[in-house]
Amino acid sequence: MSFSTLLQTLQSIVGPAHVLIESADNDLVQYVRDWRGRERGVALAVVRPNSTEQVAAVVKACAASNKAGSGVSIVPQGGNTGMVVGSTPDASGTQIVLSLQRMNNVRKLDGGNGTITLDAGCVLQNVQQACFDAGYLFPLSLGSQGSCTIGGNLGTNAGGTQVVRFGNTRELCLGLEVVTAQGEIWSGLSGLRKDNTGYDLRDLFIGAEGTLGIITGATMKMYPLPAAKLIAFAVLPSLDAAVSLLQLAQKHLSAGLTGFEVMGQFALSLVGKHFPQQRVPFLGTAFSGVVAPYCVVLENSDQESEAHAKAQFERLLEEAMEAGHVLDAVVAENMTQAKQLWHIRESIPLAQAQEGLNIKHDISIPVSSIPEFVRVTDAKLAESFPGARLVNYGHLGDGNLHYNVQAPEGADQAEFLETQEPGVNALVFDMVMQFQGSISAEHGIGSLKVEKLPHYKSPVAMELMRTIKRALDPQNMMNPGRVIEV
Ligand code: FAD
Ligand code: 2HG
Ligand code: ZN
Repeated sequence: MSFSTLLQTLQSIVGPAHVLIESADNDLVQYVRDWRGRERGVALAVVRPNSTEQVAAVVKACAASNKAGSGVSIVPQGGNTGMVVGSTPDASGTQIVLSLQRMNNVRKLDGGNGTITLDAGCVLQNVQQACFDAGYLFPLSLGSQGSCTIGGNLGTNAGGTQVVRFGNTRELCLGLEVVTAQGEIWSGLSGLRKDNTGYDLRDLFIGAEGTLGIITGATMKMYPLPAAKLIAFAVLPSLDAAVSLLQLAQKHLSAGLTGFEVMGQFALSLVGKHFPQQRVPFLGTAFSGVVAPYCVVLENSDQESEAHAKAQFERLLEEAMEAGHVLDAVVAENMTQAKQLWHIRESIPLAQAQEGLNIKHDISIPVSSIPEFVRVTDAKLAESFPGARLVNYGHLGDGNLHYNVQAPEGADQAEFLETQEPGVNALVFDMVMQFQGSISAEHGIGSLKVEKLPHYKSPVAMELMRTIKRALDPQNMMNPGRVIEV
């Protein structure tokens, strides 16, 4: 089957208006360039189905075309906010971008079961709002929530700022609906919390980055809304102090600790530089003549009352200051201030993007090892890449650091990336391995780390993954070249 025959078939399935083809008048940049601007691909077409049945028919048509030798493949796409070049087409012009954005309905909200069932193209922020309007909390929370979709969150097993209490997207998901690589529909939209009837198919598709099938719907957990939420922004003398503060916060707040994010001074200074309207507390403030290197955002969600939350927070901060873990802190007085403090943290990736192209690492290591890891790795980087600037921040409560590297001040950023990225990555990933960590805790593998993965995962694990990929997608048609080469 030729590409033009396939495109006609796709038009008959989703309607001609929803098969987009790049032309002088139709710039498809939002679908074909990744969020970080690292790569721009070429799509055979962007196809926008509006139902699970349409997705299945599109996949069947592509599978038939592929079998007939066309070489077409499919890149599932949600909000295209991924960090590892996984949701955009390659340069071949043979890939269909299958955008789930038109599938954006809430299918069912079951308060008694504490679940919401959704189309995969629902934007995360709309899901949070739908739950809130019904009196529930949907805890998944990412800086990209205004654009990213539930399907993309599941495809990447996204983390974000509430994982310390509620877990990754995987932990929030009870059931999935998936279109397989053969175009069959697996209806696994169970709202069950317990089900031991064999292999866990749901967990196979979560975090598979669209390489095994297309998630078209999901049943997700909701939680009770807290009675009160308090946010503190604390300045700390060291990363060791941040780990001690985390332990203390876990002891004082227990399940009330819903956020614990660490931010290095340089990361915060980029927010101050690129978004001067945001007032970053303690930026450049010296304590005993030294600018403190780290700040932390802490969130306390309380099921009792605001007064209870305040009393708990005060006790925690007092004890932390007495122990020297905290030098000073501000506590948000109202929701507006609370949002402003969170906004500072969430603006770091945007500020870094304004600063220029950069090397990102979303690594994880045991929480207790993080200070030592940073000390040793900082020193090694300074020795091998003099002047490289470290943008260091992240989800300390989960042992997940964004250990990002920006070119030296005044250097050509694109050239730095091109010439130094492999060396920087090798140094950082080797250190991660020495500390028994993972080279990706959040953003996944995509195409950026696909060649690295075999160096850092055991051959047995790689072969098991290949076996799964071959069994579920024998034509290698679902997001080929991402996560794993077969
Ligand atoms: P896309 O970017 O469209 O796709 C991501 C991957 O999932 C691709 O491999 C794609 O093929 C696959 N995919 C998409 N939809 C489906 C589907 N329906 N079925 C199967 N596979 C699918 N990530 C975090 O984990 N934590 C953060 O805190 C965080 N913060 C961010 C902040 C900013 C400012 C930005 C820009 C990104 C951030 N991210 C974060 C990364 C990104 O937002 C997440 O990975 C998000 O889950 C991607 O969702 P998306 O809808 O944009 O997916
Ligand atoms: C975050 O935690 C995201 O803000 C993005 O995961 C991290 O841009 C990054 O490196
Ligand atoms: Zn993150």
